[in-house]
Amino acid sequence: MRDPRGLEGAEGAAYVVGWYRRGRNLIIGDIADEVARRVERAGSAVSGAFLEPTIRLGVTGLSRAGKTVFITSLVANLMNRARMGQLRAAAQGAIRAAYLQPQPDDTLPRFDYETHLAALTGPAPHWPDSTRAISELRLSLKVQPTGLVAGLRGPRTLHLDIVDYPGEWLLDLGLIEKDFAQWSRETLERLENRPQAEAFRAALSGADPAAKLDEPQAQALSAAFTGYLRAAREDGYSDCTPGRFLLPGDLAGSPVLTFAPLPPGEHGRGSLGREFARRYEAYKREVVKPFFRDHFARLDRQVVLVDALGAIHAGPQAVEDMRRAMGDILGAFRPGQNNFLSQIFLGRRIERILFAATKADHLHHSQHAKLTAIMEALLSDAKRRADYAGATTAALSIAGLRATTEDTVTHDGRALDVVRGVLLEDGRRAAFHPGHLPEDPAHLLTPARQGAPAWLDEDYAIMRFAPQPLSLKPGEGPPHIRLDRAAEFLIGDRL
Ligand SMILES: Nc1nc2c(ncn2[C@@H]2O[C@H](COP(=O)(O)OP(=O)(O)O)[C@@H](O)[C@H]2O)c(=O)[nH]1
Ligand SMILES: [Mg+2]
Repeated sequence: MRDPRGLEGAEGAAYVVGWYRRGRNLIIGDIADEVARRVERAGSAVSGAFLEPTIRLGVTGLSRAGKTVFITSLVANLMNRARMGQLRAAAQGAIRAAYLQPQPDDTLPRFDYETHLAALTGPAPHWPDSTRAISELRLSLKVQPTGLVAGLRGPRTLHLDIVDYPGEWLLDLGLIEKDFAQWSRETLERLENRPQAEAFRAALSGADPAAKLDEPQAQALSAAFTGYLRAAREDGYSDCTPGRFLLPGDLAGSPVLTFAPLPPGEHGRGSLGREFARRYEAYKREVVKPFFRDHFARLDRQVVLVDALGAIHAGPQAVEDMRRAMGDILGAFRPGQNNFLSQIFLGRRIERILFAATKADHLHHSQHAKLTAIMEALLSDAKRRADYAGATTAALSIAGLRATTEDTVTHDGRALDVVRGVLLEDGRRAAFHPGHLPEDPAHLLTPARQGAPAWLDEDYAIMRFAPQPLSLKPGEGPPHIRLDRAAEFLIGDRL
């Protein structure tokens, strides 16, 4: 891996970050306060809300893909729309007001917008704590039609119900049509050559699926398997089912989460093999299906956030794995070929799906189109494989919160486009060039598909940047990359 810090130098220290301007500008903390006050005032104003048009927008992606940052910044930028030029209704002034209201679902945790916004935009900005379950937030938009009909119609209200849920849960859909034997076979095949699975393989080799169930042994196997899933996830793999093993919530330690894949074989009553198969079925019935029925089937629009740069950094196998995961995810939006989904969707369907590569602020904009091209290639491949028809789809590269600024430096005698930011680990300023993405996505996707162990002619680095202190002008939300385009695609047609 290239050491990106090699680019750091005197010019790095002297650099003045463009939007880091203190002074008369409004601090966004004030906006957060105003938001909180408005929520209080709104009180129980939900009565009759069901008569008003509503869009349920699902936001998903594997953990650390950037969901919390995306939602927080999207909402802040819908309330303060100066940076939303590509959202037509915002540019034309059709959105008169945007305010938070009590959400329609009383039993879902509320997305903790104020806390996350304070983390990102307060005086000592930091990334929000990671969330590990589903949550919801209602943003209501008062819209006054513009153009020919402007004078004829009064303003109307559109409720945007944003539902944040882990992508790990979405991938579990693939389990519904698989029995324990098939899931075990596929999972064991995949982990055969992965170093992350060493401890689990060792635990498995000492286990006899035909032997009588021994609960401590079951727990040890399950713990070793969970350890593998966690390590694989860390290293950029996406195919980590069962998803609740990674994000157990209040199910931690329960039998539905205490199993692991086993080698094939018929096993008698009371055996480890029989019991694990039973628990796997219980997991599908008690955990997976209720989520899809109660939450997933009610969505109208969906954005899937993907840390594509992270996968590219991790290498060809992680990219291949991301490609397959995107196909599996898209499959979940195509109820026609899945009995269970057809039953729960009852003929309605998700209308628009956006696949967005996050953290595009790690790249100089001269490389954004290449990242988008990679996402588009992955998406069209996923559509082809899923024989996909139905929802309108799109691919974008975005950043929920821009933590870097752009610059061009001379390196080894040639001009190099870099981004600059403050490193999360030690607070140093650094200029960063993650590597040259190829003009043609196939240069990444083909070696990935062929199982190449490493990239041939380029290394891709990654680092984590800290969010920067902001001072925003009145009307401005936090700096982002293409959130306005994302919003235009996801809800623009209804504004
Ligand atoms: N530079 C940058 N980093 C981001 C951005 N969004 C997320 N991140 C990083 O990714 C981490 C996970 O983001 P988060 O929104 O909590 O992910 P979630 O688990 O999907 O909700 C954050 O702590 C940041 O380090 C972004 O727009 N720019
Ligand atoms: Mg989150």
